Amino acid sequence: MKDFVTRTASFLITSALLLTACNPTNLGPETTTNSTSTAPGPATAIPIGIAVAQTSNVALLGQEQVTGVRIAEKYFNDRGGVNGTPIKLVFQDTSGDEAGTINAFQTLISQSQVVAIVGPTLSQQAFSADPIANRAGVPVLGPSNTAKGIPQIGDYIGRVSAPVSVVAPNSVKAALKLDPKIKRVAVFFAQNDAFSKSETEIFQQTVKDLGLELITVQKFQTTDTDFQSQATNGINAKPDLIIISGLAADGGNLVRQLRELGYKGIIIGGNGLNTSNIFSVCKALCDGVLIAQAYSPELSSPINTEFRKAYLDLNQKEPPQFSAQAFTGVQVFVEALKALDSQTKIKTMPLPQLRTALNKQVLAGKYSTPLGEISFTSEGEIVQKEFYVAQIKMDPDGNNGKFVFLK
Ligand code: 1QQ
Repeated sequence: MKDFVTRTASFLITSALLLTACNPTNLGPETTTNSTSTAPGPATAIPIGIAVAQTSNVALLGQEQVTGVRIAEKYFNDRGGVNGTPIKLVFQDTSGDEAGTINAFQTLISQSQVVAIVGPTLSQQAFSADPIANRAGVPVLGPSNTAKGIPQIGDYIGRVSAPVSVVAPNSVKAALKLDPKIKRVAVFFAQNDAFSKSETEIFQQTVKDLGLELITVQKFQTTDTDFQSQATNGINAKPDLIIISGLAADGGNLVRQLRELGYKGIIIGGNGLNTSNIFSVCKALCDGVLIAQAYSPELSSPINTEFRKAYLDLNQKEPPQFSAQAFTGVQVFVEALKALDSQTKIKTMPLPQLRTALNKQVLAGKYSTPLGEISFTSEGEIVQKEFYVAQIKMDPDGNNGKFVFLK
């Protein structure tokens, strides 16, 4: 019992400290720290929540998002933030699952009192955590949630990541351009992941629409490391093209094992393989994999030139799609906050009203981003014009590689 009391007391103290530390509306002695949802809107730095996977296998994707939003925070604060008030990103690691994402969202919404959230990394996580933000009236922009149905989760949910229906078909068309003789297609997908299930549907439909033959569909789990049986089944069906919908670690391993078992045809990777973090998994055997892109470093626009330079200076390589999309998520909130503040000083708005007004403003705006000119449908779906396909080019030793954009 004593132990319980001690532990409870220390939990309460820790919670109080956390609340004080995280609450951006805490201006010091004359302002009461208030964690209820009627607290006034931000008076110092404006807190924007970042809920992406910083740990687990999903961090192979989430890491690039952290880089992108950090560049955005500096970029926009260097240019005066929101009409003179800086923004402050508040990070909560979601890890790779739903429970971690729900926790991260709840902490950002109730304790950190963020005005909005950029996150999470996976659609699988979005389907369980976004409804919490939606009910709380907190605007969310998915930086990489591409499954069908994300904006339809609710009024407060949008995305800056174009859906699989728009992106995925481009890689199949590119494969046919590289090899017009492709006829027989094998499809692999992770059956425990919402994005992979959604993307494979689009791939399978595209294969049929292009008059190709879908010869086998092989299933796996994102937690799998051994793909011998699926890879053997797939290869035995004699495909000219293999299409994989999974995440980075499993996807990279599957590519490696397909090549080790002797498959020589073209491989298309879906969005979950869209990171140079797969290079350490499939090494030289990653070479040639085609992946559709919703971002090109070569896009010529003032903001992309600056974003690309900032990324290159920090990382000595071209910015990847996930960093560009995460940057864009922060950008959209900053520009919408600016527009809002020019109409009504956001410092005077109670937080719930600010969140609601921000959500409306996000949907009303047009943004010139590293992804090009974008806007949103009334449901929060991104409207974007430019898409690309890249092919992985590995050095022969397999230690370094890059994404080469196809013309
Ligand atoms: C999704 C995705 C992921 C593979 C991106 C990280 O597109 O979960 O929707």
